Amino acid sequence: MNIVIFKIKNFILFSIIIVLFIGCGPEEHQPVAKCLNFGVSNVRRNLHLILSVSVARPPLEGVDSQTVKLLRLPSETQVPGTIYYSNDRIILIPDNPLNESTQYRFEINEGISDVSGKQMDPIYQEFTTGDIFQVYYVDVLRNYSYSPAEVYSIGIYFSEGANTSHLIFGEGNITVYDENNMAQFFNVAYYDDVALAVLNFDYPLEMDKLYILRIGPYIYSNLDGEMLDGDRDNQVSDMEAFEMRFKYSDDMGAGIDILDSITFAQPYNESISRCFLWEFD
Ligand SMILES: [Ca+2]
Repeated sequence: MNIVIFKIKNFILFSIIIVLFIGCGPEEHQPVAKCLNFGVSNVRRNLHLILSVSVARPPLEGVDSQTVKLLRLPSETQVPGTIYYSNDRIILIPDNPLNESTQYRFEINEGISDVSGKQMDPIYQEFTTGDIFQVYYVDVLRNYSYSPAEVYSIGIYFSEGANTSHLIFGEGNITVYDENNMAQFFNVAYYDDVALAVLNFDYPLEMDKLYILRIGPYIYSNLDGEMLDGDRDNQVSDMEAFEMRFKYSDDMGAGIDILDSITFAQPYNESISRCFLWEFD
């Protein structure tokens, strides 16, 4: 008897959990905007603007120059470009590189729906382009397949596309040393969708150990050939590298721990939902 009551209680509890987490039945949601591949400040000028969307019943309909717009502010002049929808992304490729130090607004307006007619909510994101090639920020990329989640990779986000031939281990290019001045060699993978260079190490970086990362200045924009402004003081004539000293810990939720930084300037403003590496696998 007790066992039966126990089973019934368990069944009720289990059912409540299922309803709480899944809902009462299958329910398709409207198309939902997930993330953008650009921030809000110092945005690169040769950008393909990408919005990742979650679509229950693809494909999307109504993706065109009426619903997807890039406007130059404050005049709200529409920027000409190619607009298309591919897999789970709405993409706008401007015909020409954007102007530097200029404010824009990327708009998704009413009129986009999935095949069942569910409408996507309008969204917009304003941003300002950069006028100089800089490191956007740096973060560790953990291997979550194992615990503790060790770091085999470091991600370096640039403010615009980099010429990949300069993304190599070398003084003036990119170096990583530990506190004993031992070089940590790596291979580089580059993801132009998000102007991201990933340094992949053969062995994990050790937790709670000090590392020194130097980037540039002999890395050049693939847009205009401009040299990297490593110390982010808006001058390239000083030929300063980006340099930071960091550790990382066992805390899965924590990113890179900047201990000391000679040239690490204030972080850029980010859009609320920016796409990261895993959105572009
Ligand atoms: Ca500088």
